Amino acid sequence: MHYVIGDIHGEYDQLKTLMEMIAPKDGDVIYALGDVIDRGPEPVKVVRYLMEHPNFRLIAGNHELMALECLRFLMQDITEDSIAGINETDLALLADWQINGCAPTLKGLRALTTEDRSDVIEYLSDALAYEDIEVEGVRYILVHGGLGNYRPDRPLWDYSIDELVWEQTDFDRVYLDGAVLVTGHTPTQLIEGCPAPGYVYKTEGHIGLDCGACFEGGRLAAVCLETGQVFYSR
Ligand SMILES: [Mn+2]
Repeated sequence: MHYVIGDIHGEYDQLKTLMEMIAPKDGDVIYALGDVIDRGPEPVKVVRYLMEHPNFRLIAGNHELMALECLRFLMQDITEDSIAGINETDLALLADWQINGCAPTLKGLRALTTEDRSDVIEYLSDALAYEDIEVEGVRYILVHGGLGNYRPDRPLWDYSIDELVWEQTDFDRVYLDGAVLVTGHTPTQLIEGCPAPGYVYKTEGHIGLDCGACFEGGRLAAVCLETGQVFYSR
C-alpha cells in the first residue's frame, strides 16, 4: 500500500495517532509530503520518528528548504571567519525562517548530540523533490506545493525546488492531464470553495492533504492511494 501524509509541522502526537490507525505493514510505503518541521511542538522528534521507520519517504517542503539554507551557516563552528562570512543574505534567510516558526526546530536540534544533529540534517537534505508514481493504473504526482510556472509540455525534472515547494496549487485547474496532483502546503481551510475546510479536499486532478494540523481546529490527514481511504488524527 502507498500512503501519503500531509504537513506534520512538529505534531508528533498526532503523527503517532495516525500511525496507529494506519498500522502499516512491511513493504508499505508512507510519504510525508513535506513541512514535517517548524511551528508545532516536537519537529525534531517527528524527523527522528521518520528516520527510524524505513517505510517513510520524505518529500521536501518549503520549511525543510528554509531550515537547510539556515543550518548551513548556523551549524558551522564559530570562528572569526564564520562570523565574518554571515552576510545579509544569510540574515534575511534566518529572519524568514524565524517568522515561519523555526523556534521549536532549533530547540529540538540544540538538545541533540552533534552526531545526531548531523544525522537529522542529512536526512532532511536527502528529501525528494517530488514523487511520480502509478498506483492501480492512476498516475500520482506527490509534491509539497505544486508545479510553479506550469506548462503542460514541461518535464517534472525541469522544475526548480523553489517552484515545487513554494507554489500554491490552483485546485480549479487540471495539471498534467490524467494525473492526480497530491499536495500539501495550502491548508484546505484556506482554499476558496473547499466544501469541508480542514479536511482532505479531493477534486478533479487533485488531492489537497494539508488539514492544518498545527492550527487550532486543524488535524493531520493521510490518504491510502490504493483504496482512497482517508485517515484523520482528530
Ligand atoms: Mn509549506
